[in-house]
Amino acid sequence: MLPADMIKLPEGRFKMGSARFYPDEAPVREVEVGAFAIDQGPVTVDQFARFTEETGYVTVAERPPDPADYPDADPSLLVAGSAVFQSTPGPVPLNDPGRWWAYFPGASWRHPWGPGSDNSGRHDHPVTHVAYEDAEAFARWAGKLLPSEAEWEYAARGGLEDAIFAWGDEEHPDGEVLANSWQGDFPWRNTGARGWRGTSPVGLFPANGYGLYDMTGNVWEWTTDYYSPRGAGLGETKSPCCAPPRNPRIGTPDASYDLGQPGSHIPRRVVKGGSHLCAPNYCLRYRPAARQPEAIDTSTSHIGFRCITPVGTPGQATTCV
Ligand SMILES: [Ca+2]
Ligand SMILES: [Cu+2]
Repeated sequence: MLPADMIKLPEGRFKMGSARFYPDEAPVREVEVGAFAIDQGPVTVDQFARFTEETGYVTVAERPPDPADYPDADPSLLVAGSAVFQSTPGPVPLNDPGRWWAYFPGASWRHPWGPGSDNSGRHDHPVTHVAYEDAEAFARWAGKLLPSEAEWEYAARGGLEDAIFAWGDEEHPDGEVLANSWQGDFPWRNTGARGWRGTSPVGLFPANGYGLYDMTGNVWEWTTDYYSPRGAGLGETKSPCCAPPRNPRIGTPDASYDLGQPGSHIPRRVVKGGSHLCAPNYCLRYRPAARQPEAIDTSTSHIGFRCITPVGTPGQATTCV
């Protein structure tokens, strides 16, 4: 029996990626995934609260970082906390995320804007400030898994072939805002998506063709794939006899490191779907094909997750030989 808030998707073949936007989404390739069930929406604050109450789990953002893990950091700055978005007073150069991101000591899923803030009015919003291992711990507790990038994208497309958005090719059919993305000029003027700035209640925006909410927009969602500029399903040269790769995923971190940057020793995984901060003047990633690397220890006010469970015979990953 599936929990009521999961939707079963049949096994299928779909066109993964896009050649029309950012280079790391290309090329479009056929991919197969086995059947699985997926959470109808991102995991909410209330769901995450139940998990921590039952298990006593403490998230990464709530633990003081171990200096041994961060040799290049000033030890006095290694305090528990998380990254919080703050809009700027006016327009700023868009190549400097430090202007709108700040590390807030004491920020966590319980205190989304730092100590003194809480989740009043956010019970049905996606949980935020969860690092990869937090999402994984929740999934394990729930008897579920996190999706691969291919599974996530298959679900997000909702059965539409090669469409730009989760609902079709037109961003605002009949002028409607169909996902919680930034409305206005990033990062300073946000007129609100259906009245919401920041996260919004799960289920507020229409479901996609598979009945899934907030696949794009609201919060980014963790997937199991390690980031590589070339995504899953592109690994091997394809022989003419070979069917599309089935359940492809990138399971090794080798290509994921952000070399030459602070934290370059931390592997990065793929997050999908964009968030309430994606804006046409800055970041067109509220689309099924879009992807972004995120260091596995990072938590922010705009990243969450949802879970899956395999259905039927376990999907065997195949490689093309
Ligand atoms: Ca989302
Ligand atoms: Cu974005």
